[in-house]
Order: sequence, then C-alpha cells, then structure tokens
Amino acid sequence: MMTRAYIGLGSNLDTPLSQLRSALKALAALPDTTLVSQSSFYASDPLGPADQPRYVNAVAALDTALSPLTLLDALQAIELEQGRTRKAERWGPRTLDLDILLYGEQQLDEPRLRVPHYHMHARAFVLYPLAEIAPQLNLPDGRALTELLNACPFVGLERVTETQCC
Ligand code: ROI
Repeated sequence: MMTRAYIGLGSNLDTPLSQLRSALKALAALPDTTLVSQSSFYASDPLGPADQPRYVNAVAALDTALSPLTLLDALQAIELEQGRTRKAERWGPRTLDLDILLYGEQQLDEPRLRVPHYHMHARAFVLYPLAEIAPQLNLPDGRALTELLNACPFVGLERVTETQCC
C-alpha cells in the first residue's frame, strides 16, 4: 500500500540550491517510493536567529510504502550524506533539512516524529510550495490548505531559479 507523503526541504549552507537538487535525486531513489512532484524553489530570510544566510526551501510529494519511521530514518540518512552535522544551537544554519510534513491522513505524536509537522501551519516557506503541488489539500484535522494560506501572507518569499540563486 502506498501513502502520499509531503516532504519539506530546506538549506542555507554550501550552495543551498544544489543541496536541494541532490536531495530530490536522493528522494527519487528511495526504495519502495516514487517522487510524484516537486515545487519550485523559494528563498527567504531565516526564521529564528537572523545571523545566518538566507534559506532555500521546496516541497516534494512522495508515494511511499515505507512506514513513517522508516521514511524518517531514510531522510536523516540523506541529511547526513549531504554533510549535515547536528549543532548545539537551536534553529541554527544547516546544509539540509528534510521534514515529513504530512503522511497520508495520519496524525502521529511519537518521540521522534510528530506529523503533521508541528510548525507547518504558519510557515510561508512550507505552505506556498506545498500549495503549488497540492492546491486542494486538506490537513488531517480537516482544515483546508487554502485556509492556512489565507492566514499566512506570501511576505518575504521569493521564487528562485538557477541563475538567480546561491
Ligand atoms: N527559516 C527559513 N526561512 N527556512 C527554513 O527552512 C528554516 N528552517 C529552520 C529555521 C532555523 C527555523 N528557520 C528557517 O529550521
């Protein structure tokens, strides 16, 4: 059985756009998984500590037979392969962040994994790329993505292409 999962991608170190491109290739190569679609890339100022580079974000849709925790393990392995190190600083810069935003209609609250992702409801750099690939989406709690977008202005987001970006 395949489940549609949405993955948030983010990077603000070591040429973020190429980090995201490599990560999308790695997602497409996951076992028992199909990369269904990917959003454009969006640049934005860091949320959290301001003394770090701008981020590039995107969202990907996967159809996967991996369980949520197996998928999480696979995403963390990709982060590590792309040079991510876990630093003490909370909300510090990173080469690659891969978050499970949604996993089908499931709501999970486990020590390692909370789904829907706990901050996605209010983050423009998650909601706008997600809306690009899944405009009709409803969250497991019944809220429509469009409703969340109405409460979250497109402020500070910039759609980027290869030539414009870091
Ligand atoms: N800020 C932006 N703009 N994009 C991110 O992906 C992002 N990720 C984070 C924090 C540090 C909260 N800020 C971010 O983890």
